[in-house]
Parts: sequence; C-alpha cells; structure tokens
Amino acid sequence: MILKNRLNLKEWNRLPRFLRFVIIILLVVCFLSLIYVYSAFRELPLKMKKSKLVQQNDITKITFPISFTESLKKDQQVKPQNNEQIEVFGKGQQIETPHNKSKKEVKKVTSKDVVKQILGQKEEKPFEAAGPTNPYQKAVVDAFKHAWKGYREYAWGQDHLKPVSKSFHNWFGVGLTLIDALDTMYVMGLKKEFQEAREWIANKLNFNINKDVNFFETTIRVLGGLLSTYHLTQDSLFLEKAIDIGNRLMPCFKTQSGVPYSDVNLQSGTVHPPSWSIDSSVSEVSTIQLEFRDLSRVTGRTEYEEAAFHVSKHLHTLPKKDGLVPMFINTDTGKFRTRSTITLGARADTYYEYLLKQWIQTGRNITWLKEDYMEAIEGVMKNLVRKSKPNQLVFVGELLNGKKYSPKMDHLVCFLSGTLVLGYHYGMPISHLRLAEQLINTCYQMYANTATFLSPEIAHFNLKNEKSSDIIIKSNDAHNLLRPETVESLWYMYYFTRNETYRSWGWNIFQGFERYTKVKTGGYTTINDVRHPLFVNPRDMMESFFLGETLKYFYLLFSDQQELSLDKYVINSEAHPLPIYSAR
Ligand code: DMJ
Repeated sequence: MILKNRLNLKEWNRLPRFLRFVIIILLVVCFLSLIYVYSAFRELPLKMKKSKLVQQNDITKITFPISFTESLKKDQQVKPQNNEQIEVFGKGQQIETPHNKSKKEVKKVTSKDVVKQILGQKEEKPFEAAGPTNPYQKAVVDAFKHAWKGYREYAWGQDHLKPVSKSFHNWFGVGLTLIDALDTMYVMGLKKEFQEAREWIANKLNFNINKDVNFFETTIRVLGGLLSTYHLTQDSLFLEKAIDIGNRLMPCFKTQSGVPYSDVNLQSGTVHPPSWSIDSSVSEVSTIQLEFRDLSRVTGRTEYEEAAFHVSKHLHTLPKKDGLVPMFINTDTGKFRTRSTITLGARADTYYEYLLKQWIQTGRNITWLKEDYMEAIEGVMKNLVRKSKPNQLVFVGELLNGKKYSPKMDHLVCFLSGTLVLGYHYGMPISHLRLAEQLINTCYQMYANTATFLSPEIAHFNLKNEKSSDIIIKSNDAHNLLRPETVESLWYMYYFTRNETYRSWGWNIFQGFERYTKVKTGGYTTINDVRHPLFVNPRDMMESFFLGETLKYFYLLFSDQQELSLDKYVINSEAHPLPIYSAR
C-alpha cells in the first residue's frame, strides 16, 4: 500500500510543474465551492428547503412565530366604507391653462410671520404614541435604535450614514436622514432621540445654502417630513422650517408650461433640468402635490397648492395610452416625450399613487382625479399585467418605447398593492383588491426566493420555459437598497384585511434585513448581491428612506391596533402622514 502510494507520488512528481499547479488550483476551487454551497444551503430559511415557491394558496400555512393578539381569517375581505354617490364631471371639463399661473411671481413668505399668524388656528391634538406593545414592534424599535446609533456617531446632521466606513455622504447637505426619520421616532415613542433631533433642527438646520437639490426628493423627504412632524407634534418649529424650504423650492415652477424643473439652488433659486436630460421625470412632477397642498392649507397661502395642482391639471389634459403615462415630460412644451417606456416602476410609479391620494386628501370630490386613477388601473390590467411560468406569479411589466412588452418589474412597483387596497377601501372595484393580493404575493416571492430572503432591485419574470424558475435575477439588478415598497404594501394589506399572513411575511423579510444588512458598529447597509449570503458585498450606504419609510412601515405592520388612522391621514410617497381635508 505504502509502496503504491510512493509510486503515485513519483508519477505525480513526474507531471510538469505547471500541470501540477493547475490541478492543485482546481482542487482548491472545488473544495471552496463545496464549502460555499454547504453554508449557503444552511443559511436558507427553512421553508425554502422544502419548496422553491410558496404558492398563493399556501399563504395561510406559513406559521408566525408568536401569535398576534388579533387574528382574523385570510379570506376576510375589505368592504368599501364609502357608498356615497360621487359627482361625475364630463371629460371636457375646463382646466386653467398653465401659462398665466406659472409666470405669476411667487411672493416670498417669511416663515416666522406665517407661523405667528396661524398659531391661533391650532385644531389638531398632538399624536399620542403608544410605544412598542409586542416583541415584533420591540425588535423594530431596536433596529431603529441601532441605525440611529450609527447615524448619531458617524454622520450626525449629514444626509446619509456610510456605516461600513463609519463616515457619511452628503447629497443635498440638509440632514436628510435626520429629517426623514423625525416622524418615525415620534410614532415609535422615542422621546429622547426625537428631542435631540429637534435641537439640531432648531439650532443647526440651515436651508440658506449654495446647493442644488432635487425638487421632488426634497419635497417628499424634507417638506413632507417637516409637515408631518408638525401635524403629529403641533410644534411650530417644524412648520416654520417647512415654510422656509417650501419657499426655496417654489422657483422650480417658473417654467413656460408650469411643469417644474427637476433641480433648484436653495440659496439663489436658480433652476435647471437634470444634467442627463432636457426633460423632467413624470413621477417627479406629479409627486409633490400632497405636500404643497398641505403647506397651503396650514398657512392659508394658496400659491403653493395652486402651482403644484396646476401640474396635475395639466397632466390630466395630455393624451395617454389607456390612462398610462410615459416616463418624461418637457418643461417648455409641457408635452410627454413620446416613445418613452411605460412602467409602474422608476420615473412614473408615483404619478398613479398621487392621483388616488390627492383625491383622498381633498375629501374625494375632485372627480377627475378618481377617474384618471381608475382608467390607469384598467390600463395596467390590460397592458402590463401578466403571469409567469411555471407558478403563475402575477407581475406588472413594462412597454418599451411605449410598445414592446418586457417582463421586467422594479421592486418600486411593489408600492402598488398598498395603493390598490387603499383605493378599494374608498370604493374602487373588487378587481383592484384582487390585483393587490396577487401582486403582494409576487413581491413577497421576490424576497422568499433568494438565499438572503431579500429582494433584488429588479426582477425579470419567465414567460416561456415551464422548467426554469419564475423569477430571474440578473447580476446588474441583484442589489438591495433597503427599499420600503413591499413592507409598505404589507402594512396597507394588513391594515385593511387583518390577514395575519401579511405580518408573517413582514417578519421573514425583517429577519433578512437583520441578518444581511446590519452593520455591527451601527447602521444598516445597502448590499450588492442578494443571491449569495456569503458575498452580499456591502455598498456602504444607509438611505434616509430606511429610517423614514422601511422601519416605520415595519413598526406599523406589527402594531396590534390601527395606530395611524388611514381615515385621518394620507401617507405621502416617503411615508410621511398628512391630514385628510374635507371637501371644499
Ligand atoms: C423613496 O424615496 C420614495 O418612496 C419614492 O417615492 C420612491 N423611492 C424611494 C424608496 O424606494
């Protein structure tokens, strides 16, 4: 035996050195791959080992680790609570023309003066936070505290924490994460943290900076965040700051068509389109109305609402494909860029969201908003919805150049279930609820079918091959940015149906974030690859919406009561609650 081994060794030594080297390398690679496959398999959630896809019919079989206090049946459906007859205007309704309005000089309003004037009008009571009431909410509050710890230590007052390098990133230079997170802290009952952030707002926040900011992002995150915090707390400091930033954003509306530019300098008021395009994104120009209307309603100054609503009225008059809009619009002509992609994802998504939410915010009597929304959802069902193979997952694809179907869906599209079930609550057809149920299942599968239990940024769906899997993840799309849309929709679905499955799904997703995005020293990071648990490759960035939206929606999802009433508030695109006004 020993002799034989010696002979083998001799033969081995006789091989050319290069060949021996290659063989050794191959053996090492095989060995490492075996370890990788073994450990990746160990990381898979239990359910994944049993079946690749959880079927829609199986959703009630998923067990939630601790039973919640209220548990209602899966098939309990939401009933429309509004049976009122709504006045219907004809399609040819006269709309104000853009030009006169947009060219009107926007008068500067000093925030302190206005706040003084309106303080007598306080009618709302501050929101009373219950604080976490079960282990799930506690886990989310702990996650928030962990994120905040990193931000406080390494990025205080800056826009974003870079948790891995323990540094920060500035986009607009206005303390974006701190402002975006204000109402989350308030709702969670984190008084100490909130107070410290308030101090920073009172003493350090300065919008008078020579900095170009994105109009839409600043509106939904900063203006929206300050306004919602004002409503929840009734603290005039936040209103004062909201008026200040609102005034600095107003020059964007000074275009030939009234359709706003994408960027503005906070100090000089100089405006311009994005560096990469002459046009503005349709989602951006149509997702500012809730915030500017609210600013008008609390200040009594109509110019904010008029300028922003003028854009919606203008979009209403433009030709569309079955109510669906392209991605880009020109600020001079006010026309859509024809042959651009039709999608419910990036650059168009929130146009649809704000049609419905503006209708709700204004007391449900501006009928064309509701009609445009209903027409658009019909258009989505007709042109964009398909089922994948082999498991019939319902998804919302895109029309490239407005024509060619592509089975690609951004994670961003997952907001749609939440919007659809909210619409159903206010009397939209049952088909909207059905689509919401099917789509949220697909969005959940985008998480459940990766080894990290985290969704990729973009999924492609299989329309052809019965034998391969439903969801295809391409390397360029495999990142996860800690986005909120699926958790957002899970909250809306749970809020209206009380179906516990949605909370169990949320809990599984929450654990994915905890396991693969948490950075020991504080904060959570975006990752490059959701497919490989051992090589997620952190991107070193904690987006402000992780605190503003994702963790807030998790907290609300795990709440045993309807903590934030959807009959009282409409939630903006960045998860900031604003009051619903009665019809005028
Ligand atoms: C957020 O800033 C908002 O939800 C926006 O409407 C879409 N993108 C991010 C979160 O993904």
